[in-house]
Amino acid sequence: MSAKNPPTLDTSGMPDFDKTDKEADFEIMADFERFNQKNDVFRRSWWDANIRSEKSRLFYKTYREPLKTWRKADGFTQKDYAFRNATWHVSDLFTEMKENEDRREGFTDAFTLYRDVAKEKTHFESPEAAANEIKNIAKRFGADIVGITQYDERWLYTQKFSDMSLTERPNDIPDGLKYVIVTAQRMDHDLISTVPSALSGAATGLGYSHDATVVLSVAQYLRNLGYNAVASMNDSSLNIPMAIQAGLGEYGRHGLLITKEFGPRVRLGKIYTDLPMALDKPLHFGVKEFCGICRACTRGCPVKAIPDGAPTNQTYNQSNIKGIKKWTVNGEKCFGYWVAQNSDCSVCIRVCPYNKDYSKWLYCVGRWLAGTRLRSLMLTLDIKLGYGRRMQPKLWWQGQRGTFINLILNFLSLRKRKKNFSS
Ligand code: B12
Ligand code: SF4
Ligand code: SF4
Repeated sequence: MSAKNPPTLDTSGMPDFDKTDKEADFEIMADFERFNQKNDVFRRSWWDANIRSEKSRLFYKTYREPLKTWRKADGFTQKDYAFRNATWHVSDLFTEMKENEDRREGFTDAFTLYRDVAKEKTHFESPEAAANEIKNIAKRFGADIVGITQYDERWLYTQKFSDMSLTERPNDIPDGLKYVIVTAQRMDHDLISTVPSALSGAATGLGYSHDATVVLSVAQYLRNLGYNAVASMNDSSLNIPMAIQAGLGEYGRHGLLITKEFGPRVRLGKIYTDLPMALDKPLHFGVKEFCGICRACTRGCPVKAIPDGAPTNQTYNQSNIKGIKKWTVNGEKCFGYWVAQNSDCSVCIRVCPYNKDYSKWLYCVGRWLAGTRLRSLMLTLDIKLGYGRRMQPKLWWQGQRGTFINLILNFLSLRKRKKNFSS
């Protein structure tokens, strides 16, 4: 992991990028540049007058403090915010624990809340045995999907950035942690189906609170076995390319990872370690081809932040990484919408045809179809059956009864649409 922030890439001891990029379907151009955390939209909302506003201040404030007057709109009442903020509480406790040291662990800084690494090491029979054990343990701690990839410096932020002191600092992941365990935790389907709403932000909060428990526990387990390990959520590096390399899923038009198990409805975390483990390979199940014919996220995004065309190396502003041919989202527009509605958004997750519960066999058939030449049929079915529609937040509060009413409402609107189709 060499010098902390070299402007050029140190590839010594790194995997053969050409080979792994081909497997992952990454198109890295000659003008590639690593990303500085200071330029992500959240960080810019603290130092850049183009993003920072009275409304953005209020947006952050209402994650901690009540609004003076609550909105009456369904999904934005005091109860909705009370629940959303409580789901963030566990994650917030970890994040705020070292604020007096100018650290916001899990978001701008990797976690440092551990007991020491054991002096004696447990040895594994083989890297495969080690990988199996760690995946099993991560799942016991609550991870839904786990993959392992080799440390790849390209995705590490060149610098991290403090929202508090507004200073750039070196990325301080210790040297020699050559393996990255990437975890995905599912987010709640029904909560996400209420977006746009403050209530839907509870899926995000729950995701981070679960994430924090999983990554911290896995890291401590590795340390108890005598290996160095550092847990991380959004800090230090880019989760999506690492998750793709670790075989957790494919990249979608909406700029998110699409997993086979939960589609894009996941939160990602990672643990850097020096325990040698067998690596996973990228997974392909037809997402790129399906996104080629689908535009549900492009159309669904309230501020048209998601591209319509083929992948390109176009960037919208300083908040996009340079030199990668991919689908890229306009983060300024996206965050602008969050600030305007005073909560985060997941409409692109809600409307994505891969946002299904794949423990049900029928949806697995649909996912299989989406990966074949019958993908247009699958897409038409998905649209006609009305998937991705919004659930009224007040129905969510009614529990099973509300879910049932929502089903009936969907059925009635389906009949109405059928009539319109046939007339
Ligand atoms: C900052 C940020 C945002 C910001 C701003 C992004 C920006 N451009 O600054 C905004 C407000 C837009 C945002 C929105 C959302 N985010 Co966000 N975000 C992040 C965060 C913290 C940092 C990413 C970053 O630095 N981006 C800046 C540059 C690199 O952006 P970019 O060039 O546009 O690249 C994006 C993608 O193309 C991809 N990417 C980057 N490099 C490469 C390289 C290759 C080869 C490929 C294929 C992809 C890829 O990752 C970037 C994600 O922003 C990550 C956590 C993390 N550390 O990765 C979560 C993260 C990406 N967000 C996440 C989610 C879920 C969301 C939302 C749905 C909100 C929500 N309710 O949770 C929306 C979705 C918007 C969308 N369609 O992309 C998840 C994604 C999970 C998944 N299934 O993939 C992450 C990983 C958080 C987590 N811990 O799970 N986010
Ligand atoms: S989170 Fe909302 S605003 Fe942002 S890209 Fe997705 S749909 Fe658009
Ligand atoms: S909504 Fe459609 S185009 Fe967008 S990511 Fe999902 S499958 Fe791809």
